Amino acid sequence: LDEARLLQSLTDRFLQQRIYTYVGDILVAVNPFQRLPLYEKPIAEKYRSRAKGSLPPHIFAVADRAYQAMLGRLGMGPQNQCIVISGESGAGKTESTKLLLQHLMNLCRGHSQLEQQILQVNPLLEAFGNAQTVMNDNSSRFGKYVQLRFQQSTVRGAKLSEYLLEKSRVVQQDAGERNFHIFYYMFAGLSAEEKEIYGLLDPARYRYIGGHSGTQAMIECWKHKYREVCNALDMVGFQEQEQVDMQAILAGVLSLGNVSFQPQESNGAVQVGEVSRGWLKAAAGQFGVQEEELLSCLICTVSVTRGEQIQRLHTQQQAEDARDSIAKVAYGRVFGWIVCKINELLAESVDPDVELREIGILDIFGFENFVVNRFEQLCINLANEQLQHFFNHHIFQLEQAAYREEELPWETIAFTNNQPILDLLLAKPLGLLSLLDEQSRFPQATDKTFVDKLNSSFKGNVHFQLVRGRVPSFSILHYAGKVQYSASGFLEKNRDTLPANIRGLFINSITPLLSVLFTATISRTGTLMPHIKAKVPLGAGDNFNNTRKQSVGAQFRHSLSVLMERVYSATPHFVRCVKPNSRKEPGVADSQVLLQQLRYNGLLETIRIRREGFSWRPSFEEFVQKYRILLIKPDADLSKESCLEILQSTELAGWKCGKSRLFFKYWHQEQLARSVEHLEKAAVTIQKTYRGFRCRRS
Ligand code: AOV
Ligand code: MG
Repeated sequence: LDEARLLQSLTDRFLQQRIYTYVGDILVAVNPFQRLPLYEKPIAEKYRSRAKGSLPPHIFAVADRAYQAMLGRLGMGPQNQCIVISGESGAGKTESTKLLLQHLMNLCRGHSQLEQQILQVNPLLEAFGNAQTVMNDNSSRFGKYVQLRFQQSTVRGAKLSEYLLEKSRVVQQDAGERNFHIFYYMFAGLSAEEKEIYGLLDPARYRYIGGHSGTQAMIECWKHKYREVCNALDMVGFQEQEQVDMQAILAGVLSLGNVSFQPQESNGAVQVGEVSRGWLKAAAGQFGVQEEELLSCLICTVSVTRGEQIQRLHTQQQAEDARDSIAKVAYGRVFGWIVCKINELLAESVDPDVELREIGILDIFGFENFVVNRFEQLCINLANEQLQHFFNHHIFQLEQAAYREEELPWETIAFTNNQPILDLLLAKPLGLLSLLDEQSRFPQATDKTFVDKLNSSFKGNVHFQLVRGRVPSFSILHYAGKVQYSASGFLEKNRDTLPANIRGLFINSITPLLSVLFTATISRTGTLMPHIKAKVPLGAGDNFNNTRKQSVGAQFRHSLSVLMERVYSATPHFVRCVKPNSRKEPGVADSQVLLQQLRYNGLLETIRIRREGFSWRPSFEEFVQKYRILLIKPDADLSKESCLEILQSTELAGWKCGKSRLFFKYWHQEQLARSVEHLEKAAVTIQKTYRGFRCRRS
């Protein structure tokens, strides 16, 4: 099989609406960009405890296989599983995740409230965490890892981890993009009276949502989505007051965004004009804080040094930054809190000594390459590099190392290792993130000095390219292609400092939810931990500037490493999502677009290793223990000889024997399972016949 044939085969299948294809045990899913009749109940019923080869390739088969493997029915004992879904932005990861969850809940078949809840939280997450981008109309602007926890075959709980919500979208979107869905849903779904309560005017007037209103058809759809969100909020257990507060905070964010500042007055302070005063008043009203106190957070920084208050007036730029960072932190905290509440709702309540097994599903933001790429894209693409590395490690490195160790005759299959790119980004102390942290600690450093530092550190590195131009920029040659990053805002976004006193201001808000959100702390892994509400006096040095807080890059690096530990310790199942064209069109296969993805995904090499390699490698002991039933002498020892005896009794071909273990193709496992099943059935028949015989005699 060569590249041209792989492409042809995927294209032909896609045009016949066969969007799923197996490459060994990896599922390739081509985005159909239309609803296909592939997911109805009768079809789902077929993909239940079935050998993978016996039905057409399907995302449901991946769910079924992970479920059976988790239960220990595929020959390896019960084990934690994870399903890793990758692909560029808009390739279909989030839709695949939803289908996997749907089928896993279907496989449990308990129709329990928990199963329903696990499916129902999704609209809420998407409303607050997804947005339209140029690459995807429903793009995930955060990464998520869902861990489903099972006690035998029953789901007992679920845990959601979220990674790096793109908060900057709240205050700025590029051309052709939108803010988070929830803002548009709110305008479409709220009644005129409700809008009045939240002080919301015509959506076209708000700068943060770029004046977008939407066509009538869109508004109808948003209205429906808004109802879905409200239902989900009720279901998750948000009190009515909390829901009101949440909307008030969102409305406050929008009003705040319309506050603008004029250059300094004679005393050095920026001015807030008449119109902006009105927006400021509206924002303060919704936030439940004093207008003057909110204003002072915007136009100056107050710090307390040795008991003495020192006031520093902001420039126009600083005031605008303060405004935007207040909006971002308020939104970010609402999102974090929703995730927190979802986790409370879905947490398992079982005895600590009950052993739970897990199936994790990873759905992150896909690889991105826009006209302008910023700090957020760097983090997103770093996460994708990590996933690609995990894939390579699992498919190529581990496997080939096992063959060498066991002295199996094997011709090494080369693959593109992206470790050098990960080193460029993550090495300590000279990787990009470390250099960014170092620069972020210098108050005098600028985006320009940061890029200068990169240029001098990475001179000659084949994955780094210097870019000359007005805006300090640099390029990275990622596994999926070259991306040019604009460095402007890198330092500030990495520091993510909040205006002094903002925490104190919000803690004392009379909007109860806002106060709770700012009393809570965020753990190292990014989860919100609400504490008991405590009143903190304003200006008591309670600002984030004074807290030694980790940079955004360092937090992201840490949460990625926790995530990687989790996936490395489970048995992975891979789903590679592919886009058929860049125009989001159904029925169109653009060979250039497809080919590029097949290349950087390493799919051709994957086919080779999957065809020539052995995905299941049990030790002699494991194998005999599992298939003892197939032995003529049931008390035989756990040796190589017993293994060979078992294998001789079957018609299996193409397996290999190493020094301490056996090597099988993935389908051998299914064939062996069938042999065991036949034997067990035969044993039951014999028992029944024997019992019948005894009854008749007596
Ligand atoms: P992504 O998760 O991979 O992008 P999505 O799962 O959001 O991509 O898919 C993008 C769009 O493609 C969806 O909104 C659907 O319209 C369509 N789509 C994908 N899969 C299917 C399917 N199986 N059936 C029908 N339509 C589908 V990003 O989140 O941007 O990386 O950050
Ligand atoms: Mg997505």
